[in-house]
Amino acid sequence: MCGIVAAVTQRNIIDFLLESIQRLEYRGYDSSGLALINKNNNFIRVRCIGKVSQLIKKTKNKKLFGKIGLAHTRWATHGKVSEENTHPHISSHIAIVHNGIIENSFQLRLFLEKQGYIFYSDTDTEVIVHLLHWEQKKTGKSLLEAMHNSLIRLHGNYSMVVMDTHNSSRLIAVCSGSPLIIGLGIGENFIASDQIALLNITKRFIYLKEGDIAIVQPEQTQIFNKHNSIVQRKIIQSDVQYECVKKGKYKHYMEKEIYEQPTSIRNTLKHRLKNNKTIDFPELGVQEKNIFLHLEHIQIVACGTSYHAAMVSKHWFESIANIPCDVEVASEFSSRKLAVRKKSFFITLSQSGETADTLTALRISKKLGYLGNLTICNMKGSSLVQESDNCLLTKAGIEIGVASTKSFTTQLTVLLMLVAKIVSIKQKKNDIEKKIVKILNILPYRIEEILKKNQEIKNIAKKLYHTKNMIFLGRRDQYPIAMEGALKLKEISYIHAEAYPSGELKHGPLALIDKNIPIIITAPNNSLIEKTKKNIQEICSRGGLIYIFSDAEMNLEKNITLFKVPYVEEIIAPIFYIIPLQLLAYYIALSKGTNIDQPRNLAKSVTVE
Ligand code: HGA
Repeated sequence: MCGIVAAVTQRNIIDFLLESIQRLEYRGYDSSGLALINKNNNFIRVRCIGKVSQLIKKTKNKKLFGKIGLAHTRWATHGKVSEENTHPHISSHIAIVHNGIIENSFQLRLFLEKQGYIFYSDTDTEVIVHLLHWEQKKTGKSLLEAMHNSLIRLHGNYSMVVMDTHNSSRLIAVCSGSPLIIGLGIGENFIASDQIALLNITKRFIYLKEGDIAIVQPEQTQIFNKHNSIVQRKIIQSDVQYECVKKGKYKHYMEKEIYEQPTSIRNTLKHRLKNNKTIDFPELGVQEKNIFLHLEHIQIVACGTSYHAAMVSKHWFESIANIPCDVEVASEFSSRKLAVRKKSFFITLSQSGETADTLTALRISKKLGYLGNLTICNMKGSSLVQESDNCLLTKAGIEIGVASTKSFTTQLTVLLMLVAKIVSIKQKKNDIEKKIVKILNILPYRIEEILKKNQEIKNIAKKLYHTKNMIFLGRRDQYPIAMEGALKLKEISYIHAEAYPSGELKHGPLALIDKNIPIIITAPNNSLIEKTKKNIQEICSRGGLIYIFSDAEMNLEKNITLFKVPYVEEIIAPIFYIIPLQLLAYYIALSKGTNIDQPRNLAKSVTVE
């Protein structure tokens, strides 16, 4: 959430700032702004509400020039969406852009007001920049020392970049609880919240660690860790292609990412399926495999779409591996006193690896005596990856659409491989692993097949886009799929949707059924189909409007529409059945004309708790 870009160079960086901040728009898009230091050593600041395209318009013909600058795209947490609240904020000779929340900003604001500071915004960010100014003025020392002193007073999660007209050849970056990376150029250096912003300039990145403060100059960078010692951080060569961040032939990133799923899954499987028989995670060492042998319980913590993937895997861990598994939403896990099960192993799931709630849960878990921990994540170098003992990358490729799609199906792919690996290690035989490998090899082909049925989904979407409410139903491993389908619809089409386990309908929600509320049911032809058919009858008898996604034969009564799903092996049915629901949400939103890649109020990578 909130995108930050900064540069210190030997050339005019206005075009770079605008282009790069636009690429971070998926992180926040209620307003954006930039500041430069010009030839006369003054700040030039331009801000506006709305999308970055507005900022581009506003800067056009202004002939802006600066070799050092900051830019920001905002997702408001403190103060409404207004130009005054848009970053950068300035206190005398210091300018700041910030991502995160200062929890004690109210108290600090009162204190600073008493010292004579005038606030022009309602943000917590302006508190930081005045505090910095006050600290520096008080001691007369460097901005770096003022930064150290100010950080002691700030409570919360934040990353920020500041620049200073008293020393206009360096940026100071702080990373604490939200990601920041340094992009290394030749005679110029950059800072951003995400490598996507910098890929057209450099592929060499330093991921700042929790508590790091970096001084970034055109020719060098110096990093201090949280103990104020100078440290060398690893330079990572990114393998992400700049092309990946373009839409290509697609109208939206979400559409592109839905259709990319067969390729993403192939990439997830690549180098991990050995001789088409066994699964190999080269990332895991002997020690981890030893932990797998001894674990007796799995605790998974995640948010949003990742939480739904975790719920599917609970079914796999328990039914295939006979390992008890609990799944909890990260913010809940962190909000209560926990009793840890015996020999429990802790797993986190996150696309970005920066989800603040999940990171907090991981940090809490480390004090609770789990056997070990593992994160399943899409972003190499992210905070979750850095802070976890082990990591399995999903390799979905960069996901830009705010509504996750390919990260969900690749998370499920990794989870299923993990289940198979753990079963083999524990049972010391690999027949289940072999069977799962065989099925996983088929999965991308199966998905290609269902994607071809997009026209049928478009037709259903045309019938549904006027609706105000929908109910999604699924049983067992399809219940999380119903939840994920409902979430996709809510996120991008703003239609109210709720998901229930099919059997729960009669315990309350049946009261909602009438001809105006469409019911979406995913029902693979397995041992549960007869029970689901009974639920369908219950809805039919009450005049409900039913859309069934199934490979089973159905008695098609007047109000029933059947989307015939091609055959799929039972074990991978959850990964398969989400595809038509993703398409349905997408085509409904397309018909409604909503902003699909940047839905209102949402941002990708939720870096605030
Ligand atoms: N608290 C700041 C920054 C918001 C943010 O980081 N959102 O993710 C503000 O409200 O401007």
